[in-house]
Amino acid sequence: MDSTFFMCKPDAVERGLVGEIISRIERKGLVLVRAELRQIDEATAKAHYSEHDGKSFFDDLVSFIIRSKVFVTEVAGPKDTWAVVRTLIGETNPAKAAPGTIRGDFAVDIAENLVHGSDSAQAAARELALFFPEQ
Ligand code: IDP
Ligand code: MG
Repeated sequence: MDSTFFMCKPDAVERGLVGEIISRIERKGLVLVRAELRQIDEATAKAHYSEHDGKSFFDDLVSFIIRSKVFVTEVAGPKDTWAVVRTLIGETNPAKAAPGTIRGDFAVDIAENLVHGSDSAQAAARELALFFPEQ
């Protein structure tokens, strides 16, 4: 099995959309390996989003991701799971995300876009190690 990191952001938890979102992951044929509702600390948030450090939205992004609990998961599938999940998620900007995708169906704001999924196999390994260091 091939794993990726997938997270429901604070807006998804606050809006009660975790069940709907995880249902889509499961119906696709992917499986949850680990999952936890968790408050992230600022250091972890900054490490997770370090590629965006210096961008105009970085501080707001960190504040957003730590404002309330997130649902962090390891999701597994047969192959290229990160790419399968990214297809389910849709484009970063929900205004451009296709209907049928998570962002296309449930979000309108480019910052509060409900979910995170690793964008490569390397990112998946890095993010799983960051959020689930015990393995
Ligand atoms: P991704 O989540 O689709 O991989 P990234 O470009 O990696 O998108 O951006 C990380 C997160 O930063 C986005 O999911 C969104 O929450 C936020 N973000 C990205 N671009 C913008 C922007 O232009 N304005 C405000 N927030 C943004
Ligand atoms: Mg990204």
